Amino acid sequence: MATRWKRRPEGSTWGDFGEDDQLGRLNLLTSEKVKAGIAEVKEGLSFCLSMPLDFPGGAVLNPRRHPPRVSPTLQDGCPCLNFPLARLDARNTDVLSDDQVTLALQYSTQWDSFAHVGAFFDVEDNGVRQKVYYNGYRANEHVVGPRDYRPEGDVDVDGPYGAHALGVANMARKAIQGRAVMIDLKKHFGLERHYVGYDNLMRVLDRDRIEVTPGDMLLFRTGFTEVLVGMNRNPDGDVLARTAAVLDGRDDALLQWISDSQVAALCADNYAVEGLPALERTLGQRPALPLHQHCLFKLGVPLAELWWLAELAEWMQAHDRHACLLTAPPLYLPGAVGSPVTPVATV
Ligand code: UVW
Repeated sequence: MATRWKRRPEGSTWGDFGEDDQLGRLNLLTSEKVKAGIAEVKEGLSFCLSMPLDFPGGAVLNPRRHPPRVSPTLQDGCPCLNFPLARLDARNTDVLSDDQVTLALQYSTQWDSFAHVGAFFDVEDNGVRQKVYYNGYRANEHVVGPRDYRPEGDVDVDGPYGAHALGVANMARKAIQGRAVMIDLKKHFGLERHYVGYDNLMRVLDRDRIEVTPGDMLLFRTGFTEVLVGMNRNPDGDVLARTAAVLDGRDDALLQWISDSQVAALCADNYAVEGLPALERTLGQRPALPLHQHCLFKLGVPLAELWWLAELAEWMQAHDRHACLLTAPPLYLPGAVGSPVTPVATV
């Protein structure tokens, strides 16, 4: 039995990859799986699957996340863009530019690590629900923020702050490479908002003769970022809320398929992968982000959002292809929960 928990969530993979595992289903990106991805490379053509990181523009999709601010570093108080090094030593002939960025790590094309969404859960099996993440990693111990939110009153917490476990650094070390499969929801559902559940998804896989194998990463093309990019950094939130397909995170059959299919990661060109707000089906307590909770908290399946899939999807359609080699490591940034990414698909 794992030392970090006495009880694991029903249907979770906690402990299956080891009691200290922080990679979840990314463990299925084995050397065999990398070779399966490489076997999909027939043309030697590469596609960049990132938007420019200053898209979407504004803070309409998520009011916590603002556009990146790039600025020069300072050299003795002077902005270091086109800085003549002769200022430091008259013999120097160099001109130096050097910069920095303030960036909401999940602002644009991004990965969510398992530290992004946890849950209140009775891991000790003692009737007390505590804040935990995938594989029983604890809030305030492994994922540490400045404040512990408690019903009886918030308490300040000492740093260092950040994801000391489960963050994107683990994913970067893993390097994230393998076989990926394109599922083109835009082709079947158009650009209207549509909650895609198990039945819809199975019909798409069947019609497009798509084979999903354990350890595959899925690329869901919905057309969302195509509409978003067309708004040229001035996004219309009302239009976007009605745009493109989203997964129905409260469809139990869909969640069960994600469990059973053993996919390694879900990557989408929309915001959140799942529809938010999620469709209401029950009364009482439930996760607001059900697909996030199922994937990040229970299974250890990372989610990726706001990818740019248009050109790859069009190329695949034109060439009757569905699979590619995907290479998509996040930043190797210790402590970070999320990360921008420049994914590369090779066909
Ligand atoms: C949320 O907080 C909803 O985050 P994201 O959808 O980007 O994972």
